Formats: sequence, structure tokens, C-alpha cells
Amino acid sequence: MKSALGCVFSALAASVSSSSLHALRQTPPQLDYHLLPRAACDNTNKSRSCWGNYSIDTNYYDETPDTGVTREYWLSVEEGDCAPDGYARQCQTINGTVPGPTIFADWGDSLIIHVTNNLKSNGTGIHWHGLRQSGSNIYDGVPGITQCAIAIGQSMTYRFKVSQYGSTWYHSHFSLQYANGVFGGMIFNGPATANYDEDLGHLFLSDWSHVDVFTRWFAARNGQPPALESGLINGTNKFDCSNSSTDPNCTGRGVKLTTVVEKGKKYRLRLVNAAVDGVFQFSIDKHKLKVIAADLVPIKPYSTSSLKLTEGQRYDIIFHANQAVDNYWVRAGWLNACQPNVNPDSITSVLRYNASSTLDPTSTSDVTVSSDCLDEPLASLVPHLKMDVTNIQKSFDTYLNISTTNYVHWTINTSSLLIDWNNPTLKQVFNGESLFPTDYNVLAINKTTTDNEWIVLVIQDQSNLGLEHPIHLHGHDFWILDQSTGTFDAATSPQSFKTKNPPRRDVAALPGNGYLAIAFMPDNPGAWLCHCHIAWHASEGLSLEFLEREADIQADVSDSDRTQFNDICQTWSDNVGTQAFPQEDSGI
Ligand SMILES: [Cu+2]
Repeated sequence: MKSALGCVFSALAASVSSSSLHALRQTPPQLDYHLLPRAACDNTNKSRSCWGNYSIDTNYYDETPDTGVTREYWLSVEEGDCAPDGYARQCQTINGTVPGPTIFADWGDSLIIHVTNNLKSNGTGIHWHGLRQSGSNIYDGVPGITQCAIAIGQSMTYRFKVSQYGSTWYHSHFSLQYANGVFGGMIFNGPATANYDEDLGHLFLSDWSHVDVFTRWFAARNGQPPALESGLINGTNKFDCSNSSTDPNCTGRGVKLTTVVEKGKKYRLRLVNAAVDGVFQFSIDKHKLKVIAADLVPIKPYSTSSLKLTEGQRYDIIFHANQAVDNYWVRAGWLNACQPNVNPDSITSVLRYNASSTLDPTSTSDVTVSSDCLDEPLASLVPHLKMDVTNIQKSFDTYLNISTTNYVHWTINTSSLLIDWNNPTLKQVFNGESLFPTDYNVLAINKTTTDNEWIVLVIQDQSNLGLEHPIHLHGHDFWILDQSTGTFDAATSPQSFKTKNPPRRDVAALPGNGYLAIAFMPDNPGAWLCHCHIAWHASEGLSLEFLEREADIQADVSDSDRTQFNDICQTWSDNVGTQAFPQEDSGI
């Protein structure tokens, strides 16, 4: 980025001769500093905190660069043969690959993304995970909440502004579809809290089923989440077929991801836990990880030898290629304590200092395997941009439990989420309804920012099962007030809330049998889902939905937004009965 100030200086430098130097010193150029609110500086490998007239210190909740740039992407949700780890099956993908194409933009750009449903039997809808969608709730991409499902053969155009920067991902929010491969990365260029030389992009960590995940739903919903056969790093791995010689689907032709580095350089990696059901403790043998962002929130850098990611979470890390020239294992670090996998230790990739080497690494791990499924310690996740929670009057106190009527349902305040792809919450809002079906689990927020009162959600796990749940909120970063293994007491527990610059992000673990307390400002009118990011649990209804400032929602919706919204619903409705996929779960 070249600032106006930088241009002036380089023009001066070019024109300065030795004879004019003395005169120049005595009469400095008269720059109009009123036009330059901050010292502009370029984002280079030695100044990653810079971003032109903005920087890592900019309050990105209030200010967004106006780049004037609109980037347009075309995504086709489709299905076909695949064998990402060398085991042949049917996949659902974006544009034929797992993961789908990465969407790149600069902080402050606008995005136009055309999504076409080229599947054979499912509806679809794409959610842009972690994006606040300020003023664009209608493009949050959740069938049954913010839109109807996109019918087969139909396209929907999503439009929104990139008001955040960092690393995230997009994925289908139509039932279990993303677990069949419908996801991809999003990189929004902006400043960072530490310097690095090269950006290696995403590293997607995922578990991987050898059959369509929809076929496993019936076992999962009976309380037996299946141990999946495999796992992938950036959509690839080498599955060992030596014990499957009679299985024609086991081709043995999978390959591990290989990353080549140059000794001495520092590399940025953007980690995503895209698992159906699994927690990772990521590491690179013999290399320290410097963590610089948690979800879309830049943090004070901290160093660690391993990093835990619960489902849906992202971390940006920097590692220094400062070890002996050799090959090293990159380990996704599947934690068996959280959920079994048939091949937990095989979810690896290869880091090479020498590009021509073809040897497998012989490196070993020094990491002590975690015995729990919780997040990184809250004390490690200190946001760079300090923000306090200041005014808490009361909280939404909710209770998580389980019901086994017919099959496993997770309930919040005794109600399990069940939405209708043909009747999204926003449609009901547009129709002026104020009473919503019980199983839409709506919590209404009618405060506004002028009330200056924070919204607090407490989820207390009363299921007594001791399982952790990664809770994801749409439409907001949230401030983590507490993450406790104890029992919430409305009278006393808030006294121990952490309100001074607590960690902020968009997914945080609810400890088993404990509670999670989060806060956010009511600054974004819309219908925002808040759900567990374990895919089975979301399908089993572990979700609520905030309806934030219902009266202000329609003001953000243009006529063309509304026309498309109605058209998507009409087409879905017209095709229910001929092509609609039977809804066997909560719908999300
Ligand atoms: Cu869960």
C-alpha cells in the first residue's frame, strides 16, 4: 500500500541533488497533516502491524477502510467421485475440490459471491463463518434462519462488506452437508501482531468419513457418534490400505500434504478445525508456534509447542524455520479423549527444508498429549485491541440438557432446535410476526446500543454427560466472561466474570457439566444462530437463536435483497415434494 505521504517523500528523494540538500533542510516541504490522520506505513515483513492509514491499533469494530474494491466469486456446490485420502467415495464439494477455493479480499473490500446448487438431491446455503455481517444478516447463509434453502439448479448471490481481517472459512449450513466436503477458506488481508516473511495460507484440519456422512446420521443420533476412518490436512492424506487389500475402494493412492520452507524464514499459517466431531492439539515437531490471532481477533503473540482447536475455531500462527535442514512431521494432533477416530495418529503432513527430499520424516513429538477437550487457557488469549465489558444488568441464563425421545436431542431450556428450510426466521420477521415457533429457540434482544447494556448469555450444562461443546455465535465476536467447570449461580457467579479485556472470538468451549458465559453488544440487528459446532450435536438441535432488534432488521434489507430472498423461498417451496431432501435432523 502506497500512502500519499510515502509518495511525497519518494518524489522528493528523487529530485534532491547534493547542491539542493542544504536548501531543502532549511525549508521543509509544507505537507498538510490535516489530511493525514495517522502516520501511514506499508505492511511488509518488517512492519506487519501497519496497514496504510490504518493499523493493528485501529478499532475495527468502528472503522473499516474503504478500498472501493469489489471482488466477485462463483461457487458451485456439486457432488462426484473423490478419494482425498486414497479411499474412493462420493463427496459434496465446492467447485470440485475439498477444500473449495479460497476467497481472498482486503480488509474493507466488498464481496459478491454467487452460489449455485449443482447437487443431485440436497438444498444448500453457505455460511461465512465468523463474519459479523453488520447490516447484512440476510446473507449469513443459514437455511431456516436467514434464508430458504437454495433449490437444485438455483443460484443465490451473497453480498457483504469485509469489515474484519484475518483467517476464516465458509461452509454449508444445510444439515450435515459440510462434513461431506462443502467448505473452503477465506483470507482477509490486514495487519498482524507479529512479523513474518511468508504467508502459507490455510491449514484445514478435519476428520473424514469413508462413506457419505448422511448415512451415518442414524447411528450418530442414537447417541453413538461414529469413529470416522480417517482425517485430512488441507483435504489430503494417505490412507493405509495394507489391511484393506480386498476393498476395491481403497486405492492406496492418497498423498500427504508437503510444505517446503527455507531455513531462516518465518511463516504464517492459518489453522482451521473443520472437523465433524473432534478436537486437535496441533504441533510441528521441534518447532515453536507463535500464536497471533484467535478466530478473527488479533491477540498479543504467545509462544507454545502445541495448540488446541475445538470445532470451528481458527488460530493464526507463525513458525520460524530455524531447525536443522531435515523433514519434520506436522501433526493435526487428534485427541482421542474427545472422540475416537480409527486412524488418529495418521492425520499428519510433511514439512521439508529440502524440496528435493522424498523421505518420510523421522522426527518425534515432544508434546504432552492433553487429557481434556477444552480451549487454550483464557489467560493466553489476550486481544491486542483492548476492550472491556462495562455494563451488565442481567443475563440470559440457559440450561443445556439431553432428551432421548425417538433419538438424541440436545435441548436448551427444554427445547431442541428444529427449523423449516422453507420458513426461515427472517421470512417470519418480514411477515411482521412477533411470535415464533417454540422449536426455533428464539431469544429476543430488544436492547439497543444506546442502552449501553451488554447482552450476556450463560449456558449451563445440566446433561451430566461431561462432554465439551464448542459454542459458536453468528453475527458477533463475543467476550468470554467465564468458562467454568462449576455450576452457575446467578447471585454469585457474575462476581467472578472477567470483564477487563477478556478473550474475544466466535467459538468457545462450554466445559462439560460446567458453564460458558459470553457477552456482546446489541449492535447488529438480525437473526443470529448460536450453536454447538460439533456437527452431530447441531443436527441434534443444540442451538438457540438470538433475534436481535427485530424492529431494525428490515431497514438493512434492500428491495433487490428482498426480491432474491422471496425468489429463493418460492423456488424451494415449488420443489418441495419433487426434489426436496427429507429433513431428518434440526436442519442446521
Ligand atoms: Cu455439542
